[in-house]
Amino acid sequence: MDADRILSHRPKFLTQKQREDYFQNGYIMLEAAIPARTIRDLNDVTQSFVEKSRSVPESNGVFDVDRGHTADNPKLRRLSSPVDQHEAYWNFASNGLMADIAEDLVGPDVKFHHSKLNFKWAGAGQEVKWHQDIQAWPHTDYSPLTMGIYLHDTSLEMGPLLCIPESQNGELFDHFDESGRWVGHILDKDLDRVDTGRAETLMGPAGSITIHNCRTVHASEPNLSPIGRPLLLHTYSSGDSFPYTPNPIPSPHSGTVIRGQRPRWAHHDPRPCIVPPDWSGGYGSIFAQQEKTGSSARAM
Ligand SMILES: O=C(O)CCC(=O)C(=O)O
Repeated sequence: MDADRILSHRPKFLTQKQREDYFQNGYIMLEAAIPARTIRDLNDVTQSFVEKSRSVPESNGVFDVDRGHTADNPKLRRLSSPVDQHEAYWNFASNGLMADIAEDLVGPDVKFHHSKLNFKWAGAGQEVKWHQDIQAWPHTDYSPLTMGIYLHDTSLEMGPLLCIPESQNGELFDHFDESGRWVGHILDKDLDRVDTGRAETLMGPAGSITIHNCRTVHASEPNLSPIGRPLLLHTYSSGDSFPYTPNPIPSPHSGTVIRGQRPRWAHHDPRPCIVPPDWSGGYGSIFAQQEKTGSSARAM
């Protein structure tokens, strides 16, 4: 659905200015928007998965662990598809506040695509290089967006999300390298066309929400602090936007219309999209994908 039509609907949670800022810049940040009690409950469930990860020797379909991960010293990079691991995550993603905010930014029909929980382990949490999301899961339009919820207070040295204003209106960058291998980030040779100097750092107390469009160029630095930086990420689209490649993080919940109805017509944006590898053979995580490449992460 187009921005003008989305904006013509009455908002449920956001102000009209916040919605306009999202469409203008390609992202917004909502400080401490989630009630403390909800964050406490999500942190309790999350801690139970950290405990479970102790018995996981290496990355699998659910836990993505970093080098040096042991039972005594867990180093969890990602919990894949948390909405499938515990009902608390799905209840949170599909109801109430999250659904209201999604509705304000994708329109009255809201479709869930996937979720993940990126930990950025204390002192070791890997950087995420500059990239756009939509190349990994193209849709018929560019309505998809990702909401990130900081489960802990997140400061600069913890590797918060960095977003480049208005980059959603610019070039769609290749995330394959010269040899045709998927690397999951913008190549060094293309970074001079990215105005990384304009990047804004999205950080805030626990319960803050980052929201970025699927075309927005974004990254994050390593976590150099002694505290972890769990970021719970949910991706939604307009109901009339349809993915046309396999979901890299498949879930029984993918495609669920969490608000409104399943429209009878698909919306198509005329701007083409690069097609990713065939994820039906598995994806791993952005950390695992980017780790395989030796190129530098940042141009700032
Ligand atoms: O966890 C982060 O800091 C960024 C995550 C991200 O950009 C992604 O998973 O696409």
